[in-house]
Amino acid sequence: MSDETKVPGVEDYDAAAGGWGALGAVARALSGQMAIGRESVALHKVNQPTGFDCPGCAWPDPKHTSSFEFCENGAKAVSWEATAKRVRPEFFAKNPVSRLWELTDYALEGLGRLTHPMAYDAATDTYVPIAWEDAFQRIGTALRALPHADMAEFYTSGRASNEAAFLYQLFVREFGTNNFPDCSNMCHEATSVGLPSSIGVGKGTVTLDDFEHCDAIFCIGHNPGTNHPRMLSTLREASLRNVPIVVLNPLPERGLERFTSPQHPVEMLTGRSVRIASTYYKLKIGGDVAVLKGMMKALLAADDAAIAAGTERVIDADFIATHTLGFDALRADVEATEWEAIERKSGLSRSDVEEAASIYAHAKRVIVCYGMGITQHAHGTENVQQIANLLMMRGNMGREGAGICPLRGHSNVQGDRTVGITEKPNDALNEGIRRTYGFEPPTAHGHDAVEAVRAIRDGRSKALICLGGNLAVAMPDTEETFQAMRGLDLAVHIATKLNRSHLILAKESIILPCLGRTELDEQNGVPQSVTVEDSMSMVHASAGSLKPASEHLRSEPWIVAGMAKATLPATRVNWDKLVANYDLIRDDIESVFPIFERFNERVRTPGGFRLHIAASQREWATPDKKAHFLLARGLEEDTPLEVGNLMLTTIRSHDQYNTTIYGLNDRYRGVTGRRDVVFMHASDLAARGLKHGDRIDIVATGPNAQDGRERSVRGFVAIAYDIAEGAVAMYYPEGNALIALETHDRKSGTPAYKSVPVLITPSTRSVARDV
Ligand SMILES: Nc1nc2c(c(=O)[nH]1)N[C@H]1C(S)=C(S)[C@@H](COP(=O)(O)OP(=O)(O)OC[C@H]3O[C@@H](n4cnc5c(=O)[nH]c(N)nc54)[C@H](O)[C@@H]3O)O[C@H]1N2
Ligand SMILES: Nc1nc2c(c(=O)[nH]1)N[C@H]1C(S)=C(S)[C@@H](COP(=O)(O)OP(=O)(O)OC[C@H]3O[C@@H](n4cnc5c(=O)[nH]c(N)nc54)[C@H](O)[C@@H]3O)O[C@H]1N2
Ligand SMILES: [Mo]
Repeated sequence: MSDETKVPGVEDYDAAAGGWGALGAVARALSGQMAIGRESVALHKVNQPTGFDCPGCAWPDPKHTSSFEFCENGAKAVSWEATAKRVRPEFFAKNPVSRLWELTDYALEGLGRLTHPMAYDAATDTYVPIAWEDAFQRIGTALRALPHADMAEFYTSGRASNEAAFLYQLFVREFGTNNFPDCSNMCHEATSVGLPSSIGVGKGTVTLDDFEHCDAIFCIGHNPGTNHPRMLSTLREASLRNVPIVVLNPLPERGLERFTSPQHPVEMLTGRSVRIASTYYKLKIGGDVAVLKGMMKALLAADDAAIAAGTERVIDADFIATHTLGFDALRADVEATEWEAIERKSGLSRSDVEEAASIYAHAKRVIVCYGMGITQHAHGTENVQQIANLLMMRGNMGREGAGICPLRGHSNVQGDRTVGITEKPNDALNEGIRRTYGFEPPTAHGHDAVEAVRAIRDGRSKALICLGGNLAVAMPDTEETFQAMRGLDLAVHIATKLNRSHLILAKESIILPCLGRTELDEQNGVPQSVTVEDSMSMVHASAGSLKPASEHLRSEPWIVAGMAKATLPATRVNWDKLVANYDLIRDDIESVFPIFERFNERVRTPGGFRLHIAASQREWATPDKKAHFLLARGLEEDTPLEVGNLMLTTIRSHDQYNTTIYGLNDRYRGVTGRRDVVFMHASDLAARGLKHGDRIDIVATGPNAQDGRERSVRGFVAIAYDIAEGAVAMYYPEGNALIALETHDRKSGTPAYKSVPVLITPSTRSVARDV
């Protein structure tokens, strides 16, 4: 970072990830939010066999939790939900929606927990309390008034439990549509679409145990220090075993560099840290497919040399012959790819790529982990498939210590999919519903997130129900998406906290406040537990214990059942019976999805159980029972840049959970008290006549300007940063205004949030819009 100019709130951060900085942040998170006494109860229950699942990330828990398993950002997630602050009817009465709209997203959620069901009253421009039963009647009446069931959209955010999500999909399918936009469509859809045709399952193949047996780890396009902090303990253990950890990331993420474990007193006292990455390649944004093909090219060349020399083969020819199809086509594609193009696209030298390939080839068992840096591109699906190709080339799939590890987002986003939140139901799902409930589910495919917003924009959909989340802010094309949603007849939000999506008014707008993970959920006086599935397909129970934030809150399963009963007069489902005892919901989940065999019994074993992942056993659930090497077109993950443009990526700060902003700091990147920064390479600043700290305007070009509409954000502050040349980064959701709804992966529908071609120029504005 340049020393010439001091920019307020921007400094170098020298310390390792974790350490005292993390403990201090935990203390501040707690003191800022919680009622005295609540926190000690809450944090001791996180990720314990009898406690609740952390509402933070989807990284699994170790089998034997000796001390309590939470991290700085888990503590923030818990305290954010267990806050003592409330947003009550009196507050709504005093603050018309037009005034609330002026608040920042940070301030809106900071108001605290919602306490009452509320309905919008146009005469006073305020949300006013409504009785639960009246809310359900209004929703039922509005849904039944639609000419077709396909004119409603049913969104799910990934915090919903298996039980809530299962009842929700049941309600929606009995209502008659598969319109299930969900947060997964913005997140790991490229995994869900890419991996089934490759290895027969759209999930990761590794377990936490595999990390104890691997000989190398590759971390591509994810930032665990912030987004999966408990993963740092796993990486730390691997590093202490001298396992090489290779990182591909355009930004120098501190959590991937070094870590001081707050669980280890000696490290804390001595300030010692453990190195995480053994090699850190700062590649260009969208350069992953080039590196992956380059590594495969180097492996094939080394294998040819081994054959010639009569030494041990570099590729696993037995695995390839026995288990896979498509290898010859992949070889031809990779060999035809020129080194010059690989270097240009990735920004890495041939020797860097060959070095990465050599580390890979010298390890017997390799795990590749990846996140949004891989999936959120116009060719995200193909990126994911190239990772699978690389692993399969040396048989690193379906054996101990090896495999693919997509880092999921929300704590139950994977489980929601497993229990039926999908716009493309397969025959087994439909048959399970017929078998269990005796009604005919809709079989035509429904809308994903992009298609749902298009349908709302075009007036083809008139109702939107959201089980959690902040859809309008999470989606691309901020203004257009907001405008589209103002045309709805009905908007219903089941939520814990107020957010901007709730303020985008439909003819009828209703907010239904629900219990969070941390809270005691009693039905007829009997405490209930729910279940969740983590990134590694482990399913376990979660039971909240805190007194609910308000006596008017209801559980998500209860709310879904209430909407269903009011909407479906002739329902075939006994909603009251299911909601009175969640064991019965689990019995029905097992009936519809036999993969959950003996669900209630197995979920009661401490730590839960793992769902069967065929690929983990080298069984390939593809039509021909083989794993497939699949091709990516060329090296372009995204539209090529025009001359003078830069590639912008949108990332999470250390103080946010998606659209929830916990605070304005991004400690590991040295940013304090602001979010209006744009990270740029010094040479890219200089080339535009800019200095560290200058105000800039960012205008989207290429695919995000194709429709002739200007998408821009203005008045942001350029920061000289150690980012790859040609790459710029800013925070999400601020960057969403730059991205067109149409710029997404054609195969999976995942918006290309990570690769936005832009033009950057000096700004005349002195401030950016606040969030
Ligand atoms: N505390 C906290 N935890 C979270 C979340 C949160 O917001 N806060 N969100 C949750 C959710 S829903 C999700 S999906 C996950 C997200 O977890 P991540 O996938 O870690 O999320 P991002 O912040 O989007 O970071 C992606 C990383 O990709 C890098 N990157 C950007 N473009 C490219 C590229 O072209 N190639 C490569 N190789 N790298 C690139 C960025 O520099 C960044 O380090 O975390 C989950 N956990
Ligand atoms: N530019 C850009 N955009 C992105 C991304 C990116 O990297 N860059 N990432 C994308 C990704 S990976 C994702 S997953 C989406 C996230 O999109 P969403 O899942 O829609 O958004 P969140 O911000 O996680 O939702 C926050 C809201 O959830 C509600 N909530 C919290 N806990 C609960 C609960 O227990 N129950 C209920 N019912 N509600 C609850 C609160 O009201 C809170 O305001 O955003 C996507 N958008
Ligand atoms: Mo996500």
